[in-house]
Formats: sequence, structure tokens, C-alpha cells
Amino acid sequence: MLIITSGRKYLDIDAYASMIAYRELLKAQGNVNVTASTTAPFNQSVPPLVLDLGYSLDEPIEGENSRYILLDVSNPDFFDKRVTPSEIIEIIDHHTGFEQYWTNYPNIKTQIEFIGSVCTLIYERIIQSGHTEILDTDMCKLLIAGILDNTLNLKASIATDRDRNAYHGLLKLGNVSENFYKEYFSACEAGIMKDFEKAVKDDLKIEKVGMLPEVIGQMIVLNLDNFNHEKMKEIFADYPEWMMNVILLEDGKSYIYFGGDGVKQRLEQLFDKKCKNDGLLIIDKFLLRKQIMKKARDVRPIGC
Ligand SMILES: [Mn+2]
Repeated sequence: MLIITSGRKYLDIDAYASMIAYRELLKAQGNVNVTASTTAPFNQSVPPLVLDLGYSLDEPIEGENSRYILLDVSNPDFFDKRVTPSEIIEIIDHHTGFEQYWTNYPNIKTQIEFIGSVCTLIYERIIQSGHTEILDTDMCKLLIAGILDNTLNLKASIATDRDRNAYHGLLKLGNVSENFYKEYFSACEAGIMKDFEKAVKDDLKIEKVGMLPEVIGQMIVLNLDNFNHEKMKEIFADYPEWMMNVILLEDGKSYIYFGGDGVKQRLEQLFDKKCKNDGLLIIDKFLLRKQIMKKARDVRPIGC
């Protein structure tokens, strides 16, 4: 049995959509025993609007002779809890940091490229395979949602021409309205506001990278009404150091709330920018958490 899966902590729309689309591609290519499943909960980037489309994940299974394909994750510490390294056959991801590591495992096929979305990589594979019959309206909407979310409506600098090509190709093939992005982002925000604290906590990355605090949250929002430093402090009370990257779609800036000893100095050094008020650093461009983490990896930490 081929099992397509992703990370262990939560599943976002890029993983959700790419897992489903890759399952359909492998089936179209003649693989009978292939499922796509997760043991992780969905985060708010997978709203009812997406769950109501004509595709869904399979129930998680495990058993003899399982072989795993991992999408949207390549850090082995974060794999779905069912996965053991000897059972992995393929990894497709767009997070950097583990490209070198996987070259030690020549039996595992890897495609790790720093582009906007794994959905773009799967779209390209579908096009190359000639199986465009998979790309009906609902499948196109799924993949579009993954691209929109992970590239911030294609405005983030992480968005490449390949992501833009995929997006426009999918709009056309699926006959999807150009206004679908508004529908998608407001559906996500409606879910977030129902349980704001849970939405933040379901999407934390806990990983020590360079000068960054160990705990990093992220939210992409249409307005900042729900954010202030006091509220962030309450949500992150369990963590000695943290930051919350709030990306405002309206003005295209990244509002970084933070707390913990020395975090202010480290962030100011990393971004070469002074905080206007305590506990908040405003960056004048769209900056995704994975870009911030890449930047932190590329910069030598203090004292090294
Ligand atoms: Mn992704």
C-alpha cells in the first residue's frame, strides 16, 4: 500500500490539496493501492469551503508493507507519526534545510525546491504526465487554494513564475472565477475568528533556528483587529520565547509580535530594523514564516 501523507502536527491546505491531487495522479498512472491520509488535525487554512469540494482524504491506515510518500515536509522530526524512515519512498517539499540530509538516502526519490507551493509541483507533474483529465473544477479549486494560501495570493516574494503559471493554468482548466481568492480567504478568516487562540496554537512551528525564538506562530489576515501585544502574551504564556508573524493582506506588511529575553535584540539584528514599540517589529513587505526561517538559517548567529 502506498500512503501519501505529510507532517505530524497539523495539516495545511497546501499539504491537504497536494496529497489529494498526487493520489489522483498516481491512480491515473495505474497505481491501484494508493491512499492519502493524515493523523494530524487540519488548521484553519482548510475551511468548510474546501472540505465541501468533491474530494477528501482517506481514513488513516497502517499495516504491513506500507510505503510512504511525504508531501510538504522534509524535516524527519516532523513526519506523520506513522512513518518510519525505512518505509519512505518519496519526498516532495518546498521547505529548505534538509536537501543535503536526504542525499544520504539514494533509495528515496526527493524533489525539494524553494518555490511557493507544493501544489505547484504536483500541478506540474500532472501536466507533464498528460493526465489533465484529473483537473476538474473542484480539483483545480483545491490546488488553487493551496497556492493562494502558501504564496499569500501570489504576493509573497516566495511566489515564483512557476506558481503563477500553475495558478493561471488551473483557473483556465477548471473554469474557476478570478474572484475565487476572495471567497477562499474570507472562508479561512471566518474559521479563525471562531476560535482565535486555537487557530494560533494549531499553527505553531517549534524549531530552534539561528537567532529566532524557538516558537513561531503565523497568521494571514484581512485586518489587525484581533491583535495586540497583551493578547499575544496570553496566548504564548507557556513559552519562554516566541514570535507571531501576522501578515496583513491589505497593506502587505509583516507584523511580528514577540516576547522573551533577548528576542528583541536578535530580531532587530536579523532584520536590521528597530522596533517602534516594545514587542512589535513591523517589516515593510510580505514575509512568510518559512522565508524568515530561511533568512535565519543563512545568517550566522551572534557569537559564531
Ligand atoms: Mn507548503
